Amino acid sequence: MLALVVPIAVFAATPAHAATVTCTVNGTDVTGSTIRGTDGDDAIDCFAIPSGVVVNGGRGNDRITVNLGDKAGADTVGNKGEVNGGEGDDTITVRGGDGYGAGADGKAANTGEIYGGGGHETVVLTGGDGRAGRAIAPLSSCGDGGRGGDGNDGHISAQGSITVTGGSGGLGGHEPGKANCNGGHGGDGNNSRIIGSGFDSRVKAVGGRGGDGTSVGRGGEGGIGNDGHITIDRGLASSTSVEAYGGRGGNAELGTDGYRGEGGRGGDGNNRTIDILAAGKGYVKGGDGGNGQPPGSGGKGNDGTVNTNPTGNYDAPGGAAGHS
Ligand SMILES: [Ca+2]
Ligand SMILES: [Ca+2]
Repeated sequence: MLALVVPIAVFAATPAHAATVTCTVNGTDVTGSTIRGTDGDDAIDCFAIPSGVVVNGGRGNDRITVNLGDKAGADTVGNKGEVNGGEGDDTITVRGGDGYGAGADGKAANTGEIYGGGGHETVVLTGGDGRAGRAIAPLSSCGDGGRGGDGNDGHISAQGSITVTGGSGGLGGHEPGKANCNGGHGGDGNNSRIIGSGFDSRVKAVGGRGGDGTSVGRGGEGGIGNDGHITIDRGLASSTSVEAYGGRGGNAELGTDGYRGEGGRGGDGNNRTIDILAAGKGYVKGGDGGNGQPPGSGGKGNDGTVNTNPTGNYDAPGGAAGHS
């Protein structure tokens, strides 16, 4: 089979203007379209990985971190390229940027590809938070909070523990007496494709919390735990292989006469497809609704498909409604 693979690699064109990135590898700046670790245990840190860039940890138990931190203008997806842990038990942590500017949406942690590359990995992805809505001049409406970024909007394939969490929705803008000050919706945990391979893989997908409303605005809806496709290719009978949790809905503002707006709805645990092959249990839970008038309803545990062997080997409790 190798003979077939090599010519494909030879003919794969290098883009005329290959994207590059600067990361630190064990404390030293490295710039290129491919960032390589050593054969040993490496610490590789990148602010963000653009499309077309590849980060390879290589052998060893590597720690690869993609996090914009509090860099000004950190308004971008964490990984748009490819991260490959390589051989060894790697820890891959990716965070999307928070919304930049009033009411801006948080960004996804991953829209590219992440591979464990062999070994027992720990993969943790967190979407960025939405920013609070704008408070502007009297007589104008205040702005809504931004939506939280999704944990995963790309492709993840690894053996081990994979956790994806949506960012929180932003607060409704603070402009007393105005009507349009809704909290932002929470980001989804998984919106695309996750494959947990091997006998002991576990995937946890968590929707972000909805932002609180201000004045008579609504609380934002909680994010969906899984709105994509999660596969465990070889689950263990004794293990809960996939957990998916909807985010909590945001609260409305509590005035002297009670809540002034509607509470946000809790996100559904699973809205799409979860496949747990061979054996293993699933657990999908709706998020609780936010407090308000009326209160937000709880999310459904399962509004999609959970395939297990034997069938029905999962629990799917709904979330509780908020208080009024
Ligand atoms: Ca390495
Ligand atoms: Ca690995």
